Order: sequence, then C-alpha cells, then structure tokens
Amino acid sequence: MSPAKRLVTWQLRARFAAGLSAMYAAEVPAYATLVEVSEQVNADHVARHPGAERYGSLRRVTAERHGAIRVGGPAELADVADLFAAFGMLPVGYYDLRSARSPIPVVATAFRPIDPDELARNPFRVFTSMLATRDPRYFRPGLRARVETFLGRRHLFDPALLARARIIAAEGACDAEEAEAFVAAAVAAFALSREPINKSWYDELSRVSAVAADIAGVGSTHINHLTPRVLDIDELYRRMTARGIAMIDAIQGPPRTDGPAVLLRQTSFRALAEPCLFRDRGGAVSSGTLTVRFGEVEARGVALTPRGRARYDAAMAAPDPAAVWGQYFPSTDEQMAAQGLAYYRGGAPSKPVVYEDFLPASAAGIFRSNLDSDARPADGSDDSGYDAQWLAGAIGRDIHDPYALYQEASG
Ligand code: OOG
Ligand code: NI
Repeated sequence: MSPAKRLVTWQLRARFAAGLSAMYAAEVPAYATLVEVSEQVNADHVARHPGAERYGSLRRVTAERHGAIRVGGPAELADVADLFAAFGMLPVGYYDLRSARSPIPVVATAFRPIDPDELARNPFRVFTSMLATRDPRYFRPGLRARVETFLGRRHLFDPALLARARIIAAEGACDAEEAEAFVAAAVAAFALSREPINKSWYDELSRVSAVAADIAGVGSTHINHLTPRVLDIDELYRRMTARGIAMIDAIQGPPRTDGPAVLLRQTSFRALAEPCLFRDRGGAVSSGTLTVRFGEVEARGVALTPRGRARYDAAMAAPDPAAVWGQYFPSTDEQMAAQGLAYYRGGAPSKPVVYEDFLPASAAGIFRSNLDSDARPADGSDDSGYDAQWLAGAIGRDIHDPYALYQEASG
C-alpha cells in the first residue's frame, strides 16, 4: 500500500485563505470587485515597472490576503492560536489600540507565518483583536462581570476542530483526504452567524463601544474584512472610485513619495448593511440590519528598523507628513540601507525585506472609519495590566518580536 498523500502546513494555509476568500466573496459582493480590480492593477503594474516584483512575486502578491477577527478574552485568543498554528500562523507583535488618537477598546496581535520561505509560499495573516474587558475606563466592574460570564458560556470553535488542529500543528501536515473537511470546518467557524441577537444586550454594549457589541453582543466571531494586496494603491483607489465604490477619503499610513515605499498603506470602504435577526426582551424576533463587515486594500513596502520606525513616527506626527517626509527619509534604497533605516537581504539595496505586520494608528483608523460614531472612554486610570508580556502569558505562547524576525530575514 502506498503511504497516504499528505498536505503540509503552507498548503493548508493556502487552502484556508482561499476558502475564506470564496466565502467572503459570496457574502460581500464589493469584495469580489475589489479582488478583480486588484488583480488588474497588479498585472498592469508589473508589466510597466520592471523590478516591481522585488516586493514579492506577482504570484505571491495576487494570492496575498490579510483578514481580521475579534475575540472576547484570553481563552478565546488561546483557541484561535491553537487553530491558526495548524496553518503555520503564529502570534507576532502586540498592538494596543486603546492608546491610538481615536481609541478602540482592544489589544491585538497578528497571526502569520514567520519564516521567509513560508511567507513566500503564502503569507496569509489575520489581525486578531481582543476586547479589553479589564480596562475600567470602558467596563465598570458589574458590566465586566456580565461580559465575562457571557463569554465564558460561548464556544467559538468545536472542540473536535481544535483537537484536530493541535495534532496537525504538531505533525506539520495532514492527510490529503482529511484536509478538505478540516479546512472547511475552520473556514465555517468565521462565517457571519444568522442566529437571532439579544437586542437589549447588544444595545447596552453598543453604548460602551460598537466594537464591544460586535465582539460580545453575539454568540460567535466572524471575519470582518479580507484584504487583497496591491502594488499601486493610488491607482487602485482611482479605479475603484471610477467603478462607483466610495472609498474612505484617506489612505492610512505613509504618504505617497518618490522614494522607497515603506511599511504599509491601506484604505477601506464600508460594506452595505446586512440583514440580521434581533430578539427582544419578550422573546419576539424581528428583522434588522448590521453593518459590521467592510472591504480594505493594502500596499506593502520595506520593513523599517527601530531607527527607521522612530523617524516614521516623527514624520507622521507632523500636520502634513508628505510635506516633511524628505526631512526624515532619503530618496533611495542605497541611502536607506546605508543609514540603517530599513532591512535589506544581505544588506543589498535591491532586496528589500517586505513589511509583514500592521500599524497601530492605521488599524485604529480602519476600525474607526467603519463606525458611525463611538463612545469615548471614561476618565480614570488603566490598571488592566495589558502589555505584550501579559498577553503572551494569558495565551500561554510566545508572541514573536517583529524586529527580531526582520533582522533574521535580512541576514
Ligand atoms: C481590525 C482593523 C485592523 C488593519 O488592517 O490594520 C486591520 C478590525 O477591524 O477588526 O485589519
Ligand atoms: Ni485590515
């Protein structure tokens, strides 16, 4: 008997990303348009700009997506970590969106491959936020206790799915004939639930934050956007606008410059309201709408060193970052490398190490741009104890330091 055919981690990850993409396209039509326009922009860009593929092959970039999910607490985040480990996606970086200019009551990490070969094969990543229930500026003790009780009763994932995921993660592979069902079950765990929503609970949480209601007002989690990558985001913006899809008015992140593209630029559009069911106090069910999902697109540039990042933060603090950009960044990769501002493979300016992570200010902006309005936190001090170490301890895993990974990739 020949041994069973096995699929390895990256093949499972590619199928997981493709499965989520198919599900999302079926549910959010504007996403399908975005993917189509992104593919055209990328093909045109590579045809016109020899060397554009140094930021990633057209094959990689065309398949590339990131998604975002939101969970209620550390136990749920630990389950997410177990599931994603089967796809070779590990927690990298810590993001505290409570300290953004327009604060959001979550802390977050990103699950992604960490090895350059794995990233080249399929870089699928998921920005994963956790509701900051320990922060008393958002959650009074009574409400916090009720939220945590609610979260303690729900199960985002079938225990059998998680058990399977742990085995696959340990083996680094899965029998091909079993893979389809495993990936389908993982994808289905992130579908938008059609279960009736408890209206008074949802409304109570909405008064704290629309994000609190989206996370803890319902019985499950869902992928709330899936983001294709483009090589020219300004061109994408023009073509989407020409097709009548209203994008938010700004591109988040660094301005367009003539010099090397750095970090991450992103823009988004609001999804249409989707039908849902609400249950009132008396048990009666009525139909309503929720606007919880949206579209986003991103362009990635070179990863900055801590020194480069400090310059980025300083440039972005100016009223008009584009106007002062040249005071902080040189105009060539050679100078970027020589000044130790960005990572290049083997130090060669023709081989940028692409930024694989997220930006807290942009992430908060992406959250914010898709909310009609949101409550401000109450005054008071934050004694929640949230930081990268706390999060790592709470989920029982290392949270990888992005700079260490870029350093390694550049060696
Ligand atoms: C996550 C927003 C952050 C990004 O690309 O910065 C994000 C969310 O809305 O849940 O996805
Ligand atoms: Ni995003």
